[in-house]
Amino acid sequence: MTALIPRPAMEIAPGAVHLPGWLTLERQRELVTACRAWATGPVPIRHTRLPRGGVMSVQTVCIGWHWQPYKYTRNADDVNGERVAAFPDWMVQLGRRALLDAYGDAQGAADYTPDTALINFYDGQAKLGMHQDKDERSSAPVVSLSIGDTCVFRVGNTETRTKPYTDIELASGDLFVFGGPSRYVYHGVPKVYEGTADPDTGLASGRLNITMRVTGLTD
Ligand SMILES: O=C(O)CCC(=O)C(=O)O
Repeated sequence: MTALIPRPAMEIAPGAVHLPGWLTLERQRELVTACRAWATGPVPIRHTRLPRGGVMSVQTVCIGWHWQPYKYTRNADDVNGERVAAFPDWMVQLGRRALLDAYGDAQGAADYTPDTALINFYDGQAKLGMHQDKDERSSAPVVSLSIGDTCVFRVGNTETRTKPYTDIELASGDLFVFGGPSRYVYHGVPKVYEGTADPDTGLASGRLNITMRVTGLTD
């Protein structure tokens, strides 16, 4: 048996915090089961089409609000017109716990009420280019959970898609929170290490990433 070397919690930049191994295996399994159900509908998981004709290599399904470039709507008019699945309360609670553990700010965590999640599935070839999460009207932190294959996660700066940036590895069970001065950092996933997932998560291959956000929108 290989000994696991503990990876310490790290503040990558002010407000950008990496907590390795934050999700228990059981919680990862529950999330995989929930994501599998959301991937089937009411709005099925899809490769998002970009306005200039490109298609993202990552597959995405949303809950709470549907994201399409570059807005949030309740109904997925670019997929099948259906309303996306509701954002469950247990996910709000998970987001609050993530924020508390990342920042240690009890009030900030209690006030955090994410209302959308983008659930991305990466096969071994999928990548995500450097971008900012800026379609939300709220500047509340983004909570990111990873399950399955390990990836390289690139954390850049708020000004440009290019250097300076820091590459870290996000492995199964890792939590990454970016808020405060890092809320609008460019970030992306240049590489997924195929075949590194622990099948005990329920995900035999690939990588799942869930980002919870606060849209700041009302119906
Ligand atoms: O997959 C990841 O770790 C990041 C996902 C992301 O940046 C996004 O959904 O905007």
